[in-house]
Amino acid sequence: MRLTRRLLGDVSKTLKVLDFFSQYNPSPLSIKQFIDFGQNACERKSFLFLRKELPVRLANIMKEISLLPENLQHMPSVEMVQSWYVQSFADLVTFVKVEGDNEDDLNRFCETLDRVKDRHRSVVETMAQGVMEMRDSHGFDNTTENSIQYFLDRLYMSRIGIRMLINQHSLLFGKNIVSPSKHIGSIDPSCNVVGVLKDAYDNARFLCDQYYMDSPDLEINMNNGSTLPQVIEMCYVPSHLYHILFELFKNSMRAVMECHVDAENHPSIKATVCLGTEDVTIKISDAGGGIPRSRTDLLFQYLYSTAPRPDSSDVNVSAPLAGYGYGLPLSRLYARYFQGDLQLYSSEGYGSDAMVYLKALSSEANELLPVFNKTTTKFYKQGITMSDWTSSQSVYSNGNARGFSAQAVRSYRTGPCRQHCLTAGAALV
Ligand code: W6P
Repeated sequence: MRLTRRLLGDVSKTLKVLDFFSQYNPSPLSIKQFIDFGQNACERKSFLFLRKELPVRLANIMKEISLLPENLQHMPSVEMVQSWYVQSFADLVTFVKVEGDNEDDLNRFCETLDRVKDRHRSVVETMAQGVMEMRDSHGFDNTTENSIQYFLDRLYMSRIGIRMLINQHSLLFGKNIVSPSKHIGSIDPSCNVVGVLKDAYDNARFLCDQYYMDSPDLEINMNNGSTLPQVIEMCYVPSHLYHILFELFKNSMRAVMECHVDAENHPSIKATVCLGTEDVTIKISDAGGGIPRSRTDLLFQYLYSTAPRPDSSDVNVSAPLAGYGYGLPLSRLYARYFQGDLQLYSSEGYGSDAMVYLKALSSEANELLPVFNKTTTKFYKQGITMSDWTSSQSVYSNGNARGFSAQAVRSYRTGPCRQHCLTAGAALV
């Protein structure tokens, strides 16, 4: 406690400690290492790793917050998020000199982790609000737009990693030890991919039925290159996979329902799950009419999937992400977090294929984490360098680096937007 007060009381000291920790790179772990750790390490070993690694990861991303455009940094919501990071950093560095050789230390650490996790629970919504505050008060230029996309991807990826570390420690050593199961913390060493896929489909379908009174069926195909497999199992975090697939099913269902409004029967959604030597590939195909190639990128942009703020006085607007539509960019981060990916291929006029790639081998599923360094600083200072290809825009239009004008982008957002479709809660009621 004394150290906390001293750190917060003495700003220059805090900044020095922050500078110190930000010089270290985060240490990415593979799923295999998480599992080995979970099976072999004792609570103290986990404590000794985290008491340094968590401040390092926090310091790295805090350095980037301080590089955001000034006026964005000073939006009330962004300042609030920043203050959560300062507080959590201060809370965690108090353990730097703690031995962790007695139960009391270790329990206090667990309690601190719980508090940190809870403090940061609404970072995504609060940043979305900050971005809207900025849009309403200042507007954006292209450089700012690019910086925000770049920053939010890194902030949310850093957050996924920090929460993964906290979850593993809490689930393995915390107070609420769960009943014996084959899970190692949040990891299922034999995660049944089709099982998770069916859960995600069922829950998306429930929302779809509520809103549209009907829903497309699901057809599943499995393949492992030779024999027809009964199950495809892999080492993975089921909650991450569920998050990704639930989002994709919601999008596909909406596309199908809105493309075939008067139809008696809606074309099924087709899921293909394949196991290869390197990748587990999941393809979700819909015949929902597709979208133009020029618009697929927009679905992954935070700025253009930021819907008008839900009225916070309306008690019916309760689901945390409802109306923000951050589902796809976040799902892509979950896929990339362990070196996978999420890509959308659309055949305009027919339908869309969403591809999810996951590493089949737990030893190759390494965390992908943002690193703060000189290149990062350069990016925020200079933005994306001037385009060195001709633009598809006429010289009279107001094109930007990505080849579409801000106006075109905005009318897409305000028009029927596939992405918000079945965002849980408000969008459906
Ligand atoms: C669409 C748009 C989309 C986004 C994500 C996943 C599936 C689909 N289908 O038409």
